[in-house]
Amino acid sequence: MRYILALLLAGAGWGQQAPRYTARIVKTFPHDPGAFTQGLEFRNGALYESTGMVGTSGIRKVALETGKILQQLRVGPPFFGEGITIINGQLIQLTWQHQTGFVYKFPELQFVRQFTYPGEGWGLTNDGKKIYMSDGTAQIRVWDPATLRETGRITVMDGTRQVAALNELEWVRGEIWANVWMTDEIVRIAPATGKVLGWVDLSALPRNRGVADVLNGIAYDAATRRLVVTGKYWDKMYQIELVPVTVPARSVPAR
Ligand SMILES: [Ca+2]
Repeated sequence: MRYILALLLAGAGWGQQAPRYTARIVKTFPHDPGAFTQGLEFRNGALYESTGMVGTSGIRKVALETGKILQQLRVGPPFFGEGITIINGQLIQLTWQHQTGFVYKFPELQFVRQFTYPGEGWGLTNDGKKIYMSDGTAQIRVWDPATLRETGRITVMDGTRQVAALNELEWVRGEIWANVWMTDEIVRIAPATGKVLGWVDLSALPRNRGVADVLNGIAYDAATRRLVVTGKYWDKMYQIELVPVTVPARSVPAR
């Protein structure tokens, strides 16, 4: 009976752990070790990156292969730049604690207007119809891109556990992927429910321990299916492929 119950619970997804992955490095690219990466997104083959810290905040268009900055705009004090996303001919940028976001015309990166939101601003991404915004908690806010107003929230749960400190975000093949602040893990999230679909452990990625801060920054280029990650002050970016971690099946305790 206990055995059947265990099977039923496993079948219902209870007590079942989300699949785990590590990554294989496909290619290594240069990254500016002075860039405190807060947002990363591909558009038309180029990489757009936002940087944080008061005084070094800004947005840059970067050539992936060379790391060369092709276009740049600075965001002056007192603002601390956070996530960015590009939608409907606009680039949207968050700031950390000033409850202020900025809208720029894209691809010109000309300032259009600023707007406000409650709480902290961390990460941004979009699926072409909605904007998803993280604020450092286990919640992801859903915004209407036309109004930049909140229309709903997702709470990210791995089983019964909330996954807090969601940071940089990326829309990857119908899922939301998020860096989890102060960890080497990316969490894969079902956008409709907030359910965790998997964990990606990137602790094995090489980094310059002298300067590197935390893993932060995920960019997916749907056209080339290229997935690129980096971190704050990292001197490299990595194109990666996921490798499933196979674990021995959990044995069912004997009666
Ligand atoms: Ca991103």
